[in-house]
Amino acid sequence: MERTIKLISFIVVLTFSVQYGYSQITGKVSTDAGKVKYRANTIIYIEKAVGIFKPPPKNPHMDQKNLTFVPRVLPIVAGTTVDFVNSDDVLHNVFCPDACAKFDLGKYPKGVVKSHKYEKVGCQSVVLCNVHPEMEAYVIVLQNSYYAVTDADGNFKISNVPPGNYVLMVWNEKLQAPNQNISVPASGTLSVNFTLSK
Ligand SMILES: [Cu+2]
Repeated sequence: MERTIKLISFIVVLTFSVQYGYSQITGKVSTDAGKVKYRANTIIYIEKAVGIFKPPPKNPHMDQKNLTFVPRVLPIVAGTTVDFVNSDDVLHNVFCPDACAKFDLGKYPKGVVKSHKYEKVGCQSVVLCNVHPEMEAYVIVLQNSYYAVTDADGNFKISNVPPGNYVLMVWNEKLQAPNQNISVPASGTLSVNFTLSK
C-alpha cells in the first residue's frame, strides 16, 4: 500500500513537472565599440504569449532623484499603474506627450507621489519633466510579463517562460535589432544574442 502511494505520488510529481515546465531565456546585447553605453537599458520581451497577464499587486515606481528619472526604462504589462515619486528638494513635473499614453501630472514637491495607468499594449512612451528638459525616461507597455532589462554589460535573463514558439523583440531608445523567432524548450536555458545597430 505504502509503495503504491509512493508510486502514485511519483507519477503525479512527474506529470506536473512535465506539464508545468518552465525555462529561462538568457543572452547578451552587443553594440559597436562606440555605442557601448546603449547596451544597458535595452528591453528584451516576448511579443505575445498565451494567457491573461495582470498588473503586479504593487505598483512599480519611477523615482525622480538627482534630476534623473530612475529607472530610465520601465517595461510594464498593460493595465499597470506607475507611481511617479519626487525624491528631490525641487519641484518636478511628469508628463507624456505621446498619443498612446498622454498625461500631465503637473508640478509637485518632494514626497508627493502621483500615478498614471498605462492601458495600451504596444505603447512605447517617453516620460518628461517640463521643469528640467534634460530629464527623460521611457515606459514600454507590453502584452505579457516575459521581459527583462539589460544590465550595464548588455546581459539579460527572462525567467519562468512556458515552453512554446515566440517572437523575441528588442526595444532600445536609440538602436535597433531584428526580432528573433525562438522555440523555448520545456526545461533548461535558451541562449539568444542580439546585435544593436542604427
Ligand atoms: Cu524635473
